[in-house]
Amino acid sequence: MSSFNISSNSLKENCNLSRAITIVENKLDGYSELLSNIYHLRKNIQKIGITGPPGAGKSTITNSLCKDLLKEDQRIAIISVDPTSPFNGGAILGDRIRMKDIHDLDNVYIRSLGSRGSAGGLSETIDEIIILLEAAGFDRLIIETVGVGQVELDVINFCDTIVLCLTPESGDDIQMMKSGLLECADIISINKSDRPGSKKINIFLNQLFDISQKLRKPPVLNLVALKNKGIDELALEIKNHYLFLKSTNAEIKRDIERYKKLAFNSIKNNLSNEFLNEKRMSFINKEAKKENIKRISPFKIFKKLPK
Ligand SMILES: Nc1nc2c(ncn2[C@@H]2O[C@H](COP(=O)(O)OP(=O)(O)OP(=O)(O)O)[C@@H](O)[C@H]2O)c(=O)[nH]1
Ligand SMILES: [Mg+2]
Repeated sequence: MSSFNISSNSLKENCNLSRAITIVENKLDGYSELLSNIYHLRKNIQKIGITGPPGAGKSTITNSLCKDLLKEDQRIAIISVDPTSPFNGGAILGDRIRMKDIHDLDNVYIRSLGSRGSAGGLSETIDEIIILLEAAGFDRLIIETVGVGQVELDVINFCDTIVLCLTPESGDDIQMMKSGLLECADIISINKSDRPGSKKINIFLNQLFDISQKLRKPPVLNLVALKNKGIDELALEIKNHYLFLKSTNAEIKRDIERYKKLAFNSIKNNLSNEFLNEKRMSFINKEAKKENIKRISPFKIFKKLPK
């Protein structure tokens, strides 16, 4: 597939889409032309982030949620992001099991992303991959992120609707998350509510949000994803949240910010590629090999570079 003749239709074939993602992920030759060619094919779709502590049931929820959303949607894409995993490619074995109902469906595309590849940093890469998925004509995108670190926070910032997945045992995690994930969660799902303590944590979270400054109080749902319990409520809340975003123009504002970020990143990358030509790179390499005391300070080298 030449990167120069990609159409929205060719991206609808999963094998072409996978190749396009690999090109973008590894910044292979022609990657920016590819993105540039398909940029106008994209349509804004709801991006749902499913995040939360390891093992809380995110993949199980994604599996059931996707099935539920497919009652209305034609096609759904799922990205599973694990910054700590060295694996990239299709869905990793565990997810294949957890997403068993949707894994083999033609209208569901699943891709896992780890730390390998992603030449420009995971979050920049994901933003570009989202553009490919938006151009490929999916109706909705689900992004599962493992863990609760900074990279996950960066990634879910691309999402319109963030579902924080907790369990009845998440009391300690909640203390840790106070400053981060809880603030950006739009919907809370307390999964594994077949276990004791699920009502207690629901009441606690509701009280916490009663006194918080959030514009829209996040609904707190009890789920048993393994048995599909609560999934239809979750799907409904996800759709309602998107309607809310549209009604407040938040979706448009987010799109404007995203465009600016993509433009700034592209300008920065192009500038540094052009600026750091062979002559200047070899100058920097030569300095780096000198004894510390003899090196030009890295904070000054900008002004000393050859013309
Ligand atoms: N009891 C109970 N177990 C569940 C439920 N949902 C998921 N599990 C189990 O919890 C375990 C972890 O589920 P996953 O869906 O893989 O969780 P995850 O958050 O995606 O895990 P990571 O991606 O590794 O962070 C699996 O063994 C599931 O079968 C539930 O509603 N009740
Ligand atoms: Mg998972």
